Amino acid sequence: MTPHRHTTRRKTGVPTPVLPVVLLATALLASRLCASSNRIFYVNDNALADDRWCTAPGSDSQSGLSSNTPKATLQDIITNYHPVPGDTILIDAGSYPLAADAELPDTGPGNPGGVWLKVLGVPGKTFLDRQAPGGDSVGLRIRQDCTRIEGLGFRGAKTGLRIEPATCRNAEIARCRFTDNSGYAIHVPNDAGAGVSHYLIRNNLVFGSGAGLNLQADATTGSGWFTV
Ligand SMILES: [Ca+2]
Repeated sequence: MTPHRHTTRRKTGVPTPVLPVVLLATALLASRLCASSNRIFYVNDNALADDRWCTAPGSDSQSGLSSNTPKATLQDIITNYHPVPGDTILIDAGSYPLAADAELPDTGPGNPGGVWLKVLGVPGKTFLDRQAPGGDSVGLRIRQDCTRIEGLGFRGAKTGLRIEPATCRNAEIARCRFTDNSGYAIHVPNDAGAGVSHYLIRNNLVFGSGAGLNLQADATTGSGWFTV
């Protein structure tokens, strides 16, 4: 018995050169996305005492891409590199005066089960000092989804750290210190209809502030989940 053989060519309507081009474009896009989401950035003040990661004083004229060329400010990292989930910003021991509210802008939805944007300090040694406890000042505003803040200190603001639930649906705040803020240490305002949000707030120290934690996200819909 002669095996049945398929001899009819299937017409796809797609010229043969197109598929390799599509595959190449996909590969280039994937490599670009990967390359932009595993970066480590370094920030340092002008002193090396208690430093954990940096081997040189910080300067915004440096790249911030290695331990011996740290930036002096978080803002210069944000402005120059637009950090996304998968990136890590290391802010070494020191006090960092802020002339304006620091903000991690929204760069698109994060990945709850995968990569997060991490901003790490040396617990008890790294402080962001807003130097303006009046008005509506904020030490750090988080709009980026899937952001983890660990080991940072916040002082001299009205609100130490504020999460914007409209775009930041997932956040973790751990081992941070909040002191000398005139209002809340952490504030997550209500944003009904923003969707399900998950926030893990653990092992933080709050003292010498006007108030503690104000956690509301999606309070009217019951879709905000906090673990404190
Ligand atoms: Ca330092």
